[in-house]
Amino acid sequence: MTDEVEIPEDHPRYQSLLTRHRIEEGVEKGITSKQGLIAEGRGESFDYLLGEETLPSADEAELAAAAQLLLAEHAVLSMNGNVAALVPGEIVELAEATGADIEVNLFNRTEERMQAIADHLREHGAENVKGLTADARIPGLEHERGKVDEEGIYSADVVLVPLEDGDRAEALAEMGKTEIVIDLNPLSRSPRTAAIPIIDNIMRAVPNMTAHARDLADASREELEAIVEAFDREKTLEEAEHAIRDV
Ligand code: PTJ
Repeated sequence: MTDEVEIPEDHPRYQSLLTRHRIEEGVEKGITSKQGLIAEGRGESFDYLLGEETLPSADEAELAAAAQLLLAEHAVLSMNGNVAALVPGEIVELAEATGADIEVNLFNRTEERMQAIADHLREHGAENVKGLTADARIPGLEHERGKVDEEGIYSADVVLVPLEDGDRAEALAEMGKTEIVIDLNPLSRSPRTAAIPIIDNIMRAVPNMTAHARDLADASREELEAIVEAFDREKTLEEAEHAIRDV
C-alpha cells in the first residue's frame, strides 16, 4: 500500500479509491499519461460490473500465466504509465518470482516519461529496467510506439502486456510472442489476442500471479506444461463476459 494514502481500509470501495489515488499520483509525477486517466475510468466500470473480485476463471488464468512465465526461455513484463503507477513493487516481485525482465514500453512514448517510470521502478526495487536502449522495433507500429529493446521484448518468447492498446497487442502476437494480457474488458482486442487473457484488475492479478509462481517454484517442467495445456482461453473470456451480462 502507498505510504501517503489516507483512505480508511474499511471503506467499502477502498480498493477502487486506492487505485484512483495511485493513478492521480502517477499523473502528478509524470509517470502516467492523461489518456491513462481515461483508461483507468474504463477499467473501473468493468471492475464494478465484475463485482470487484477475481473470478474463478481469472484465478485459473493467473495460475496458467505464472506457469507460462516460469516455462519461458526469456520472459518480459511490459510496463506502461498505468501499470507503473498502480503496481510498481508488485511487478518487481513478480519479476523476481519468475525470473522475468521488466521493460518500459509506452503507447505515448516520451523520453521524460520513460526516465520517470524507470526511476520509479528502481525506487521500488527494480535492479534492471529495460526499454531505454530502444534499439529494435515492433514491425507494423509507427516509429515511437514501436520502439523496444533488442535484448528485451524484441527477443522475448513470453511477454506480459497489461492494460495494453489493441494494436500493440496484435503486433506483438504477430511477432510470434506468447502473450499474457491483463485487461478488465473481456471484449477488448488485447485479451482476445492473448494466449492467456486475464480478465481481472491488475491490482489483484499481479500479486495473485506472484503467489502462484511461488507455489510453483519447485514444480517440474511437465507439471508446468500440464497447467498451461489445461488452460482454456475461450472459457475464460466467456465466463467474464457472462459475469458482466448477468449483473
Ligand atoms: O502509458 P502509455 O503511454 O503506454 O499508455 C497507457 C494507456 C493505458 C493509456 C494505453 O495503453 C491505452 O490507451 O490503453 P487503452 O486502449 O485505453 O486500454 C487499456 C485497457 O486497460 C482498457 O481495456 C481498460 O478496461 C483496461 N484497464 C484499465 N485499468 C485497469 C484495466 N485492466 C485491468 N486493471 C486495471 N486497473
